[in-house]
Amino acid sequence: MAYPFELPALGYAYDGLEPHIDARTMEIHHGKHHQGYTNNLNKALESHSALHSKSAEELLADLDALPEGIRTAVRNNGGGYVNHALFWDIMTPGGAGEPSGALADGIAGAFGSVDDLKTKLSGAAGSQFGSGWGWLCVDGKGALSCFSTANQDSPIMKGLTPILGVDVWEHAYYLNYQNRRPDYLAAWWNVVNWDAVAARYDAA
Ligand code: MN3
Repeated sequence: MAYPFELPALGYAYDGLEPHIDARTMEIHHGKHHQGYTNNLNKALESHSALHSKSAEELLADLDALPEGIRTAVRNNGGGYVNHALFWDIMTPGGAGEPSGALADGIAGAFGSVDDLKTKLSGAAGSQFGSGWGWLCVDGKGALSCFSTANQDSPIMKGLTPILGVDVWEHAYYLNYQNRRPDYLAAWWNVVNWDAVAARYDAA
């Protein structure tokens, strides 16, 4: 997908992730926040027709190649665009699957166990100061890593492929959890679609 970017449809209803993520949060998060990143990404690119054939991932992978005047806008809004597209896709009502096959082997090798991965990722996302994301990523050799990023920075900017991500901006949880980010993170694991994560791992 390239310019003009469109807000991806959710694969489930706004209330589909309840009680872990409430419908009102999903409605605002998808319909207002993600729509806003989409609109602002398009606005930044509007007068740069040479970039209209590029995917958002291609733009993020080489920010230095962009005109300086739109670099920050693409970093923030292009990051917001792709980060949220992944986020919706790796969640599903009630969660799905468990890591198996190559993904399970990768997690065991990198972290010890799925529980160890959950502890590490929740720790990274939970301690991210201010707004950001927690990630599970894979490199070109299939090696997994886990870390957080600030704002809407995407692991794609570092040459990594994100396969699991959790949004820890307050807009992702504040209505239901207020300042209790750890409670949100603990609940969030219940809606992770491991089948989708495994598909991203296998495709990377
Ligand atoms: Mn968000």
